Amino acid sequence: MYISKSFIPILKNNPSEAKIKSHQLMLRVGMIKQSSAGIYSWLPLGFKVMKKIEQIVREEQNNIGVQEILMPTIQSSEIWKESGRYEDYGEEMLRIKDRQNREMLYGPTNEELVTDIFRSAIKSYKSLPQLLYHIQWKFRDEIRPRFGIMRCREFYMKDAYSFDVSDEEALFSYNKFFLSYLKTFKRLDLTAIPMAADTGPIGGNLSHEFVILAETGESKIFTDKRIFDVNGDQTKLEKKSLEDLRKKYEIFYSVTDEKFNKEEFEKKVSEENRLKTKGIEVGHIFYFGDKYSKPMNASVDLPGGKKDFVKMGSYGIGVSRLVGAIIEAKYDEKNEIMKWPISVAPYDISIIPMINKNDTTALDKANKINFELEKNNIDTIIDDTDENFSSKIKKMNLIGAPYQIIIGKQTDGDLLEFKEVGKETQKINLTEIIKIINKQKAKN
Ligand code: 5CA
Repeated sequence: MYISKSFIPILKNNPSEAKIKSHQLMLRVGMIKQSSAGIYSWLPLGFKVMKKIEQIVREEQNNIGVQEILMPTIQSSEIWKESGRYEDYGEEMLRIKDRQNREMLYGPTNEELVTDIFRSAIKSYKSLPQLLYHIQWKFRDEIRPRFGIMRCREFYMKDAYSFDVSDEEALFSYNKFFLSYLKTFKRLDLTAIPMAADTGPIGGNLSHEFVILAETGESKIFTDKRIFDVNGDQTKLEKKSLEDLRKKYEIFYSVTDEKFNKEEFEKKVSEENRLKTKGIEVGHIFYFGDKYSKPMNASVDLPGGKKDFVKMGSYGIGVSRLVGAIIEAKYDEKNEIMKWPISVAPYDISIIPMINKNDTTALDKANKINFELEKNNIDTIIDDTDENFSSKIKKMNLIGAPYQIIIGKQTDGDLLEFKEVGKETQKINLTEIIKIINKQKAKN
């Protein structure tokens, strides 16, 4: 992609309305554009990153056997009246009337709709467990949307739902998602820690938030530092191993502020291991038994002929929020250098030729290199403008491809000036460069 033809509207300076670095960078480099309070358009650069995150989230859902569906954004109020949440949800729910004067709403979450889908088709324990997910826009009329796409009104979420015959089986499903979340966030190069959390309007009595540490995060967290050393993503998809995995985390005190108890914290965590900080909630999982299946009458036949309400859980990941969360974790604000993890980078490498007017040598060379890289499935962005070198570097540093090739006067023969952002420049040939990048990509 040539920068001159791309739709990447870069601003010279940080926009003053942005208070945190992810919001600053996203506006600065034209990843998003606000359309009204808490509602954004996603421009090519931002959209590309979000789609890559979505794909990783999808693959990790598929890997634990969750089936993808797609539910609509607009729902009927009827099912929400059945569950009792139509009144409870309050002003965060955007309520709409259609031309027949029917009460509709823009879905803030989908427990009711998926329960309705489930009960219309599944009648027997023999068809359980059922694990379903979708990736869809949600709307919550947040009282104070802020920090760009971090807390907005319209956002993109992966939400999954599990249906099981008993509490024991339901916990097995819960634990599968627990593992899958560890894997998902690792592929995004994030350290997300699971913390015991409150269930809020979703309900239930078992819940974990997955939080990444960031000073700008909105969740206050209290944790035992040793939780960062737990490594569990290689766990087998078996009941016992998954139970052990959760225990490995749960032995360390780790909670959000709603669950915080000073006395307990000080008793369970020695002073040197205590960490009070802030974080960004990137995922949240819930177990709530028959909270929805009972009022909505979603039951299955049991082996002995009896019937029981199906046991449910729900599992969310903030796909659009993750774009901001990755920036919070990876953007060096002082030096204005972004380095996307290769798994979600909008481009793998930027090619920066030093172009003198009327001399196309460097650009010709860039085109040849580009051709070879793209042949090897490496996604490139070339700065084909005749701006000066330092402004080209500044721009590419903001766009954030993790690798760069600079084609300058010194470039002769096969050796190219290549660097991984944040590391020393090396002089190596194109074959080596392709190897390095593809090796890195294969890891994900
Ligand atoms: N139904 C459940 C699980 S599927 C649910 O809705 N959970 S949630 O309320 O915790 O939302 C899931 C995830 O969506 C959160 O962890 C967060 O990452 C993201 N999210 C929630 N509200 C917003 C918002 N206003 N802006 C951006 N992302 C949000």
